Amino acid sequence: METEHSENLENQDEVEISRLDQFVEALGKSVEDSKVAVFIGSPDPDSIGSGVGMQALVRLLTGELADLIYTGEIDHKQNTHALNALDIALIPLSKILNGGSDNLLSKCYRRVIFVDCFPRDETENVEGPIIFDHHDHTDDSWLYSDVRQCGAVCSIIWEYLDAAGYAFNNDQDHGIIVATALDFGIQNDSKELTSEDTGDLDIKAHTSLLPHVDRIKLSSIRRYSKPRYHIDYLRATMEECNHIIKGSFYVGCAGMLSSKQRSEIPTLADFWVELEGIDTAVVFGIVDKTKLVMSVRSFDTGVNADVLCKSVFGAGGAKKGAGTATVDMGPFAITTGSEEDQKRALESTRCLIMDKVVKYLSDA
Ligand SMILES: [Mn+2]
Repeated sequence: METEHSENLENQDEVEISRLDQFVEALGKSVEDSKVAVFIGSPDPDSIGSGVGMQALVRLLTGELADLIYTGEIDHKQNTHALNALDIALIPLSKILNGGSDNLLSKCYRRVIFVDCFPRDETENVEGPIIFDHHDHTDDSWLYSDVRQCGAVCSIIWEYLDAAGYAFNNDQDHGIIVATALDFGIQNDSKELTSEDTGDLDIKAHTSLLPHVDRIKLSSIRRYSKPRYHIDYLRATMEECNHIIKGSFYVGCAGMLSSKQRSEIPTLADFWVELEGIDTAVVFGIVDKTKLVMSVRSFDTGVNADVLCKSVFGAGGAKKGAGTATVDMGPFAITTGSEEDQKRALESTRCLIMDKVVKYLSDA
């Protein structure tokens, strides 16, 4: 029995080492005048932590300082606060693309690593992408990929750092900051390790990181204050015309938001799904008058958030119980016409989406 057990342990180590080896091979050696990019998609605690962790891993493996690139707005006050407190510098994708239509990311960087997101829209044509994610999607065109179901991508990145012998203390460049950013991501994405998709890996990573975390910084990040407009949007989703409760489903429209306020949509979905009697909350809104954005939160095991996003919006991605979809409204953008016309356009969009979601949920 004992021999069998230790053999199993050995095998487990081999799997981890071979993953790191495969990644090292895909990453390649450092080349003069050429950099590595770590793309985090739209910033949230897990993607920021994963980005910082990946930057530390690339530094450890090749000596290079990778650029951290994001897209969209850093809209959530807590994220801005985390970036300041941990002194993390992010570069907006728009600054690199600079209006160019070519795939400038591949031209500017020898490797692009996607963490907590995957190539789409302006990053779709990146050559030989490397990807670390926990959202459901499959594609065999990655140069290297590690997509697993777990609470946070930060936990996956921790596993590589651990296997590579990274010291999460100040002996290593920014070791404490890296530990704090990773642990914040794990705690946030796994709802303090209680979410359904939390696995052994998240618990292992969190337990190992905890002694190295800067608790003063972490508690200051968690104590952020919500913006005042949060109340306005919350009130909007309470208005009778803006929501439907059917059985245990809540579907609500937040109305028009600016891109800076975009994170109100997932924040509201988080709020509504926690209400007594509600198992699934879908909140959507129109961002910058040009994009439809929808967030799904569900505790109902019969609701597949990924399928819901794709069925209603024909787009988006989700991990267990949490999904988001963004659709460009193209010619249907509400940017022209009088105020009255715009109001009517919003109303018809709201009805259309509400009907679609309710129909989907009723059939599910
Ligand atoms: Mn995540």
